[in-house]
Amino acid sequence: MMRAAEVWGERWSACESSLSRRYMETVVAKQSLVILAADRYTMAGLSELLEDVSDHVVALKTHVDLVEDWSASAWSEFIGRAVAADMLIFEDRKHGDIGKIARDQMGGAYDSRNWADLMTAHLISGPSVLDGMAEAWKSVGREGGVLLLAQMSSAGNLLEIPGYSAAVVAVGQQHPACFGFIGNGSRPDELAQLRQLVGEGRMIWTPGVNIAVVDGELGQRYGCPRQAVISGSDGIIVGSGIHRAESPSKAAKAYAEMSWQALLERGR
Ligand code: 5BU
Repeated sequence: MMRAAEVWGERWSACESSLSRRYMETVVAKQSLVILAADRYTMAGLSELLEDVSDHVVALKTHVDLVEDWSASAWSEFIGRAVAADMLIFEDRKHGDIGKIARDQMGGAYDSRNWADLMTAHLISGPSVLDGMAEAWKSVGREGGVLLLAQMSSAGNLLEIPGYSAAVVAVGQQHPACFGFIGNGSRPDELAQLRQLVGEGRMIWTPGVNIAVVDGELGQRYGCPRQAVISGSDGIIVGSGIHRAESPSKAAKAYAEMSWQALLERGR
């Protein structure tokens, strides 16, 4: 088997956090950069999807508050199965409140600090959101990382206002709780610019990718996953391209192969 340090090159040396290393090793083991956006609305739907695709998925991205029949016990069982299948658990919460509230929102009914390895946040309220989230994980003795939204995939998003992405990157690069950044997978040029700003030291994961579709529902934009990886994405976040496919397992395999080949082609 290829070694993660060879496949990832400079990114491997520069991304030293244990979560980044775990992610990069799983990518090599599964030959896939697919992060599954598991946007199903029932526990049964989620479980079935997980079962179908787990061989090709390196991280499970959830929206815990989408699930209609959510219960703590069913969720814990579901997460347990994803962990057993060697996936990082990534709750796409998009925190944005002041630090102490973001911290306490990781407790509450969903208690995400106890099961999420990674979570998204906007930096719109300033760096306290990162401090608060770090405290939440620390309070339960767990390691966790934040993916800051530096770009988004939806049309007309205000993160495109000049200077915003660069300001987010400047803060994230200095903060130990920042695992990486969300970039826009639908626009390779913008993504390449983001990679320039970020350098080698942080992950960039990208939603807004689909092999077949160009424009999604309600302003969602899509680009080619291969192009996203070539332009600097380290993980492709795929939702409907997999969970709405006729065969989710075949679709997951296709996204995995495309993303893995693109990583090898990128050569670092
Ligand atoms: P899709 O079905 O592949 O379009 O799903 C995309 C997922 O990524 C969905 O869960 C969104 O919440 C998530 N997402 C996104 O689409 N665009 C963004 O900029 C961010 C997250 Br941040």
